Amino acid sequence: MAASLAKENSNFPGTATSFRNSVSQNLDSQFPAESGRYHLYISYACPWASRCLAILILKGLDKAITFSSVQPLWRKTKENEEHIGWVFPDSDTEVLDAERDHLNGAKTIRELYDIASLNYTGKYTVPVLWDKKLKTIVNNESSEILKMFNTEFNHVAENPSFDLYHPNLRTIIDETNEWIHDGISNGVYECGFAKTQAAYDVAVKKLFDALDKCEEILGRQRFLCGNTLTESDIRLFVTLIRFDEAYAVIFKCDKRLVREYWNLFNYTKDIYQIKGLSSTVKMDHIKQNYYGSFPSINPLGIVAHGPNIDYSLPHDRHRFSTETA
Ligand SMILES: N[C@@H](CCC(=O)N[C@@H](CS)C(=O)NCC(=O)O)C(=O)O
Repeated sequence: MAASLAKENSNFPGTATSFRNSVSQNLDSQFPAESGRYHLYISYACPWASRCLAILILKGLDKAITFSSVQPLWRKTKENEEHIGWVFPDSDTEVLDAERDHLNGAKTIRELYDIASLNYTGKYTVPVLWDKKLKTIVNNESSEILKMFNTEFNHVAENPSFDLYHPNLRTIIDETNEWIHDGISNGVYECGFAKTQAAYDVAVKKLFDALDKCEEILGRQRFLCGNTLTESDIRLFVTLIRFDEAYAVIFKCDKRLVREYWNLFNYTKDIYQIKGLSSTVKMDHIKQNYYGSFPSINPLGIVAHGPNIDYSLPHDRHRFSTETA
């Protein structure tokens, strides 16, 4: 587990994340899991942030933990610097599904990092789990935030028994997370930002080997770790839902589309249709960000039109029985 997290944090696009505190159900801890105390800053475009939001929603934590999204297009974060990154809209009506920063009045995610630390030198990434009481960042590593949401807030969760990291399944979940991260979640970025043909070829092979492996697994069971939904499925889902609409084109992951994989496509629809989850998918934010915020791979920022897939259409995954762990 520790090894897999270390690896996860060392890979593109995230640099080693620096805020690694934990919210705990122990109310004497520095960051106790109190209702109303924490805020999750996300971008609906970002898969790492979206996986945290997905678990927040599935656990029924949306009353206990507030959240808001930045706007999808990266902009300059300081007047006299070239750096571009996440910014808040100037008003709540300017960009659909994006909000001003009502907590700190920040214009950029970068400003939040500046409030939290005077000597931060890393990237200004989302997600950011913010402590409203101490006015600081608790944690900016999605793989840790999602575990906190799963286990530490049960006393204030509407679905406390919903467990995506059940003790009986942890070994297989950890193993699955590792190859899903390496081959797919991070793999699409390795394809997209490869600087040589050889590096791209290696990344594409790794990506499609991993997708083929998923297709095979999902031909015999409903979810990645059996017939129970786990954290691994949420991690895979956030990449699959972006795949045909963005990664296939902008990251050149076009060897095969998700909608050309029978099981993977039905599985994506199955997860999308879990109550509440579709609210975490804002395709306009996804497309605007991926096509519009990476001048090195799409200098003109033109957004591709298609394919506008309807993930709410029927799927065939009910052919497997569902279990709780
Ligand atoms: N390890 C981090 C990675 C998060 C990450 O890379 N987020 C991207 C958006 S998808 C980001 O905010 N990038 C800002 C930048 O690179 O400046 C996590 O999983 O939480």
